[in-house]
Amino acid sequence: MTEERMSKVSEDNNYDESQIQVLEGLEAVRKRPGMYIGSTSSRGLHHLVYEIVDNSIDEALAGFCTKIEVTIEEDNSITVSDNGRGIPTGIQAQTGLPAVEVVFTVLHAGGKFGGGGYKVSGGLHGVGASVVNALSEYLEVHIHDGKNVHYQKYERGDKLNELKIIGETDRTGTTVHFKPDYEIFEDLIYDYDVLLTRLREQAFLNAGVRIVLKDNRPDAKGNYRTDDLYYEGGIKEFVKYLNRNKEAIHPEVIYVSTVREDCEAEIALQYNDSYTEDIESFANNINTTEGGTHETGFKSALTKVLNDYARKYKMMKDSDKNLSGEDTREGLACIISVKVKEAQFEGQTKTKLGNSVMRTIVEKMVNEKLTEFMEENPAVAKIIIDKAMTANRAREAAKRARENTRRKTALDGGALPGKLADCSSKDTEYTEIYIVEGDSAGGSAKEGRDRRYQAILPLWGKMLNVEKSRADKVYTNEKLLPVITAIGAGIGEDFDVVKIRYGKVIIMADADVDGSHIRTLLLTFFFRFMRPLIENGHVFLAQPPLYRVHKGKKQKYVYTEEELKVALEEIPDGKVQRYKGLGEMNPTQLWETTMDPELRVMKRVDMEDARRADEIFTILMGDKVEPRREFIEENSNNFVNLDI
Ligand code: TTJ
Repeated sequence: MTEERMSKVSEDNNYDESQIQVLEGLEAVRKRPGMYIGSTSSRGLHHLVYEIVDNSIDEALAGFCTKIEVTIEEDNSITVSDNGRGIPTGIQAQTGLPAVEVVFTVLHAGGKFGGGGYKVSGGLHGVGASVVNALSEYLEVHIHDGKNVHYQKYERGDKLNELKIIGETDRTGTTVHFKPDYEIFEDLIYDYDVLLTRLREQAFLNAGVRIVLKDNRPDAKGNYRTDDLYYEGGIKEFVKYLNRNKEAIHPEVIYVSTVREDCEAEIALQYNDSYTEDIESFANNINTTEGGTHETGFKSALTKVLNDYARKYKMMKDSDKNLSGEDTREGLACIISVKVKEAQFEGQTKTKLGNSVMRTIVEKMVNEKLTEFMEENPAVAKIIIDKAMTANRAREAAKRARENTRRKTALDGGALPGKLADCSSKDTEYTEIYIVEGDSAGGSAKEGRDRRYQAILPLWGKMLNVEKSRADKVYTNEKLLPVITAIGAGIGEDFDVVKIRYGKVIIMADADVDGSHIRTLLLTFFFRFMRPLIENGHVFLAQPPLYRVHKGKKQKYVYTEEELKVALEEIPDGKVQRYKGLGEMNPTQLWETTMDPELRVMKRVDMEDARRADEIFTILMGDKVEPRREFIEENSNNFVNLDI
């Protein structure tokens, strides 16, 4: 911008071009909010909080802020407060506006003033405070600069007042209070646990930063929740947390880190006595659920280090085949955290790290430093190698069991399970399989379905305790085997998502305790043995109605307790029929309420849902008594919590 333009801007900042652009910018956010925060569902609502908190975390990483407080207010508005230097209030040359106003009104200005560090590019990440402002019914900011308290308020992105001084202060810091706009969001109620999980993760990733979460909404007993999240040990404590409901098989968490070529990488890991792998990776504090170069680098180095060590110390015979990658990751809890300038985020949900430099850096670090650790700690090394070799033997046994089942089913003449009522179409764009608990519900579903596209598989027999099962047991389990053969894409390392026989796998179980257990078990099973099925969005939960309200010819199905009131207003004096189970519905009712693609409501299961199911399953079926007692106590009068 030229000198001339600049003076014009500061003389008349209400009507100049940049100001108009600003308005158009925030208008665009309100027109297409999904483009900026992913969605306007509950997920988008929570995303607003992360966008604001990110700014305070940046200030903490710059070394000027020690405490961040996040409060859910009684009306579901949010307050975020930090004790950093405060957003600058001085006039910014390019715009002629106070810097703080630029932060809240200019798209992509972000809060990255001079903080430097690792900027995030691409995806939905770091879109900034202006997006939150645009999507809030109102937003107010208080800045303490050690002398004055500055204040400004906005409504749906438009400022209501110029930045003004409203008092004196001797402290520094920023407080932002906003209320998500009911014109934008479908859901306005904050979920404490969703914020807690995410903020805890941020506290682990940023060792030494204190984040305090508070709920100002009283619970049923009149209590207020609060959590103080402060982890001096960073990702080492994160790994202990991942293993909190499991038995670790060596005492200390292993930790390696490096700084190279403008990049940082750190990894913490510890093995437990379960059979599942739990690797979570992050790039610039963003959870890379689709993995990427940092994860690939880690996995290939881990496989190499363990094989080299086992061969060097003659723990394996020369003729033995190598340990596979999966063998070396059985029972592994691991956090990978990397920082990279101009991170490239790829993949469907922009959560896959693409920078190839990271693969090399992580691979080299793990090769060198994990080898060094094993040489210095031979007792721990032996425990880890033993675990991987046991996994290897079990996997070989599973392969044999699998080949046996294949042979058997081939002899039986048809590979599909007897109880399956298949659909006629083979087009996975349209085909669905309903996995139904109970024979009577299965019968209604078979009669009520659209047989071109909908297959029905009733479940029977005793459920398997997945917690204690390796793939070989799963292959011979009478309840899960039909699920595996019907889906038709294998399990474990053999699972191939392109081979699935149905585009949607729909779990249909009652809205009671038993139904909740079955959902938890099936989700845990998919999470552990068919993970891409969930990652690619193929798994759904059917949502059967809780009530039918009817009077004469009028009737309405009701899916939540809140809807019941509305239904009774629409049908005054209506009779209320409560559905205790799917089996109580006749085929037509089941079709109308739960199966008709035009009318039904289904919940798509995402990785967070599945991870939560896996955690609940671990607590309920695992060896540790204390977490189970706590869980059952906390959920004793509220079985719904078993569900996702
Ligand atoms: C930037 O460099 C100069 C001194 O202040 C730095 C800064 O902007 N710090 C800062 C911003 N601390 N906290 C924020 C912040 C806090 C919240 C809650 C919301 C926003 C948008 C920024």
